[in-house]
Amino acid sequence: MSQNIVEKVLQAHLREGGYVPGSEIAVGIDQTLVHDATGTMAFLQFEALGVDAVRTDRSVTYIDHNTQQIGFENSDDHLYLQSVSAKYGAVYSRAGNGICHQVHLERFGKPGTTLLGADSHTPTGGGIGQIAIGAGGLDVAVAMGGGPFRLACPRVYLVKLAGRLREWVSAKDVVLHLLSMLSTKGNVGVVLEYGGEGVQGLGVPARATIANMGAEMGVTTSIFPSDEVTRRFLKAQGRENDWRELSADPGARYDRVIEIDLAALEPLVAAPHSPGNVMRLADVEGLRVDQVCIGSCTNSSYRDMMTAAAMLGGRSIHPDTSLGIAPGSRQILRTLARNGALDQLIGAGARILESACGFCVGVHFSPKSGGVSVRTSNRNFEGRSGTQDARVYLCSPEAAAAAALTGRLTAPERLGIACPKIQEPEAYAVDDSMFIFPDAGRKEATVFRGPNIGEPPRSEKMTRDLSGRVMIKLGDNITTDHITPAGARLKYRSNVPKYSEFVFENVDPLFSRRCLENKTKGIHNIIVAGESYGQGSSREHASMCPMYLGVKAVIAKSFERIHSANLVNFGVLPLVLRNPADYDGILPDDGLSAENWREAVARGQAILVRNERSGAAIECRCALTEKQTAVVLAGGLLNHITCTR
Ligand code: MIC
Ligand code: SF4
Repeated sequence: MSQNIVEKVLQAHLREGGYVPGSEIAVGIDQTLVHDATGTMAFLQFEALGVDAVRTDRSVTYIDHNTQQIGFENSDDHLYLQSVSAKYGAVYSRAGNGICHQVHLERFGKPGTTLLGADSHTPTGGGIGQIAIGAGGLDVAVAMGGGPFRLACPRVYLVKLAGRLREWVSAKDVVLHLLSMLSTKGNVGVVLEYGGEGVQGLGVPARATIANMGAEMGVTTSIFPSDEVTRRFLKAQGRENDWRELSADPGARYDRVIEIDLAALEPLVAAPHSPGNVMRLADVEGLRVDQVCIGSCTNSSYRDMMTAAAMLGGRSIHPDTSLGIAPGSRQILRTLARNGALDQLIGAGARILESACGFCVGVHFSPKSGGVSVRTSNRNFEGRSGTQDARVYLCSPEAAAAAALTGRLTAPERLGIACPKIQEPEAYAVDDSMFIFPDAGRKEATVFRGPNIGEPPRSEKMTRDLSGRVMIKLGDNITTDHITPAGARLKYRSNVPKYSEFVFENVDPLFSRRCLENKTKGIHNIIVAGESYGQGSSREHASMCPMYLGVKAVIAKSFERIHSANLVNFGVLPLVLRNPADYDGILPDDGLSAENWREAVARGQAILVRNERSGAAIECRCALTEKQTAVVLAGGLLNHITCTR
């Protein structure tokens, strides 16, 4: 039977279940990645699982998020990750080596394999033909130990690309266009498979940009075929042997076909405060811009940096605008240093930032209050830049460089300069000296644990009845950045009691304290939300910290995939309102109770939640798989695994 690419790769990795879209399957994982923001908890949980070594083909720990090292916490975390990776057999990518997704694409990604990463942008690997999925750290810890990853067998949409991109239009515009069609919600359980003759005109970095931002649509992952373009990229990385061809069979079946004529696209932007708020650049032209940032795992490739250098070289940035440039990897930075592009960028007035996440997650380079920042990254959620009232516009490197030159949002074609045509090099400046590969004597390594490294918290087993208070009532599209802010708070990722103090700090600064008060009185805490709760990152802290604060259930109109799985992993019930209108009848501070919820969950039945104030009976679904039911009944995955051993 004809197969699409997704089916080919998943079937080849199937460990449990039948390939029936919507049903639960378990797939074997060839590679994993974690980073310093998710990796400390992932490794602490890995240690708690009691596995003696990493059992994948390749597991990599990247230091790329917390590289500021303000205070001892970050440095201690790095050393914990270095020593624990050495002990259990993971590769360690040192701070300065680059952003996990860019570096993984360059050095480790292989067509036709599976990659599970503790980061929502892991699907960047789809640019090289990998089934690369983002997940919570605990799921990645299980995969590092050789366990399979469980997911709903996906529905597959074919994104059929035709034609070639016009001058000044690039990969970012393709994915923004798709975001305007599919939006940031409602795509749970879908994989986007790219095809059509338009794919050939896109290099691997362009494909990776497009796959990267599939995360903003909430899809499980995105994947491109592996073809001659992929082979050339791998050859230039000195890894031609890792190449294999991957394409859909003629007549392969898809759940939906989306056709895009690349030639018809124009420069786009995502306006504040959602990547789904897509508009034509032409419609916002002229807006004054305070700051421009070029980089992040979406747009920091050699091609993107060279495009910026070609546009900025010999010119100067606008005096009222600052420009930060973060090349995605040390490999790219060195190439720019050798070929003179770095000098062009510096000469134009750019501030060269570390090859790390940096500005993208508000770790530095926050804009002025109320400022406008134009960025090539993938998320522009309110406050994510580190400045609560800043307005962030997402766009291509071409549009970003144009804004840096003119100080205003400007269609690059209006600059009157030649459109850069960047060729990928025949050979990249490969240098693996910033990786520490595990050696044979690794088991004797001593794991360093600084004072910021806590124990992975465990949830208590759930009581028979659920009875608690609504501690916060939220609207639609609540992101994990709302729940557990990143930026300056990132350094508490290894210390859950401390990080928990900041849960919802920009929404309700007293949330954490009030929850802890209830917890000490034995009252359960409940969160109520609208559509698409838990959008954005894979950070399991957005489940783990509320769990630590005594949150037992989140009642929402709908959930995002990774976050819902993380809630289950930490023994918090994700309850979906059967009738979304019931949302209106629940008020902050209402007492809610559900008797016999355990039986209802175990039998897959609806859970009746009683509102003690209004007397209303609210019907909720807890759509869990058999395995997830067992996990939630045990009070979380760690409890489940250690109890079933
Ligand atoms: C993000 O872009 O939000 C992050 C920071 O990379 C997160 C990971 C994290 O919160 O640790 C992600 O995308 O999963
Ligand atoms: Fe890093 Fe930003 Fe990419 Fe997240 S989205 S991995 S913070 S560069």
